Amino acid sequence: MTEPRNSTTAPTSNPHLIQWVKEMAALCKPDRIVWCDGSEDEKTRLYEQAVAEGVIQELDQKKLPGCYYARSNPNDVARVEHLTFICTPTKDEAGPTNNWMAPDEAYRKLGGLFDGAMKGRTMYVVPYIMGPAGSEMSKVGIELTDSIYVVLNMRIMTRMGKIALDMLGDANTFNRGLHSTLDVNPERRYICHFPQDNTIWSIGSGYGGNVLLGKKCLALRIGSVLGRDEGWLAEHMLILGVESPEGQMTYVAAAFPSACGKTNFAMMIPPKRFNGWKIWTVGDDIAWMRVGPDGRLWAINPEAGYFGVAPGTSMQSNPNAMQTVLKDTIFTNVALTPDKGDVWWEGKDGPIPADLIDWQGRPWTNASPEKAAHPNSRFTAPARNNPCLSRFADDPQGVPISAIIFGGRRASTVPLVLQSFNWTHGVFLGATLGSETTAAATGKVGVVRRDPMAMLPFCGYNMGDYFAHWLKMQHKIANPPKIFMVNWFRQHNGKFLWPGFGENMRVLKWIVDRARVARGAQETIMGWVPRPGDLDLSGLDISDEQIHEATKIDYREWKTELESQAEFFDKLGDRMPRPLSLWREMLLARVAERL
Ligand code: TSX
Ligand code: MN
Repeated sequence: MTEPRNSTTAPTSNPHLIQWVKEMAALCKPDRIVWCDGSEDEKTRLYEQAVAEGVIQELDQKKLPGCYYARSNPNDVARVEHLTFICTPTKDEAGPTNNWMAPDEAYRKLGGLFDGAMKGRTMYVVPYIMGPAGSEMSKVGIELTDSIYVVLNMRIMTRMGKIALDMLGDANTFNRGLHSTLDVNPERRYICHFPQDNTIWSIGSGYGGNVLLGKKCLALRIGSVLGRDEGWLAEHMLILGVESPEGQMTYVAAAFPSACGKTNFAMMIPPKRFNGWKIWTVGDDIAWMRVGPDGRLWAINPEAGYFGVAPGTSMQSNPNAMQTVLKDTIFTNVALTPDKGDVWWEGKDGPIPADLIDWQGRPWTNASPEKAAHPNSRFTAPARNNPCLSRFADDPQGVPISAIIFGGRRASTVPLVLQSFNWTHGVFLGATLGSETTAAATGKVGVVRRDPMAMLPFCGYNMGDYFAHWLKMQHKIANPPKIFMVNWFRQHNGKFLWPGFGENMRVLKWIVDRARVARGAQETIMGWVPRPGDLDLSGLDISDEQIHEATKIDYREWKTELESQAEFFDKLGDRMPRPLSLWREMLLARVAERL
């Protein structure tokens, strides 16, 4: 293997960056250092090398040009929340919902593991931007990694290479990310965040969420702290634009916990009834939002690609995603066809293949009781492949948000859609967001787990302070977005009441109209809900009874719900903002008067 020509010489004069890379190299002791420039040349070289090293396999380049296949270690297939730490000076700053380690202890412990971790390996220096180049909202990060798989994924997920060094210039404001796969041993696996130092150290894993440091680690955990300190919001939200037949565009941001179909919603295709309406994707996972000069909330997607769950993705659930992954995509832990040219996962269109190679490389037949693709198997695909990518996805200004949506998977209680009375009530809806577990996550099915704003695993500081930050933001936003709650998953007699998927356009239309103050609604104790006739249901085969069941407020269910919300609020102790506790008590008192 010839040594890459940009080896060892730093293509920057940034003294802070050069010094830090030197220090980290002295610690990790790699055989060589490669600075990534993000060029096409480099891309070709890296893919060739990754194939030669057996890290990835080429798929059928006629059928799937630029597509590759990767497998992770079977012990390393998901984020590891119990090994994820917020390393603030005090435990109280991290709060009761995060694991905490003292910064000096974390540096000592991980420093010991990083010592010599890259002997015999290459240290890649990966400069990247989270957000559009040149945007005031964007942040530069540098990830040092010994994984070529990480480099290839970062190339898709971020604006990577020279563009980031150019944006950074000589500033010292970059996020310092250090990653080594070490020996991929769960006993030596840690994901540590040091908000005070704008630093992330990740060791012992090669799985996406743990090692693509720009995503969950920088854009959410460190980002949420930067947002608190700088007066903006780093959120686990998709961003989409709704375009009317007249060309009027309305942008919404939406937070859903996992397994609720966030990527599907971000790429939704409206049904026939909505001829002329169009959904444009700005982002499918993360939103950075700040107040613009016009007093509105403006959002950018800090990412440049999608790291999506493959199983369940099909022409039925998400045609745009299927189109997106036809080229320049890395598939991880899905199943391979016997000719090793194509990929498969549970829920993909067409008949189930008779023979496959499963995600662990073992022969698989359709008689096998095990899944061929890992339930958390992924595609890494560039946003530019998305047929419905918004033309403003790269706009340094971002897009103005008219509505914020919180949604969970709830078999009962939560109506199809609900509008909050005001900002505080909207924050309350986000703070009490819950979702029922599906088998994949825990084993226990149908248990409500609180996941406030879908940020429980991603908030880099005390969740009580995070709620307070949300409440405080109101005073900075002259024209705040309206806040909604949705539930695509309500059931009656074991059956989903709402058809979901593209038909969610009907709910989105009501939301957009309400955000622009046009559509009818009725006030309930819990918020504004559509009356019969307020939702456009034309051409939809759904009974009045079914719609009533999908939108009704059941006081007995809500009594149970409001009581159960106290469990999470109590956990935050005196950091819990009083306005939210009082909202809960007020709603409970109002429900009680109806029982
Ligand atoms: O993604 C989903 N969305 C959002 C789409 C824009 N899913 C899949 C969730 C797992 C990731 C949904 N599942 C949605 C939904 O709106 N709704 C449901 C529940 C559901 C499942 C199957 C049917 C209906 C509803 N099938 C029929 O009615 C035939
Ligand atoms: Mn996510």
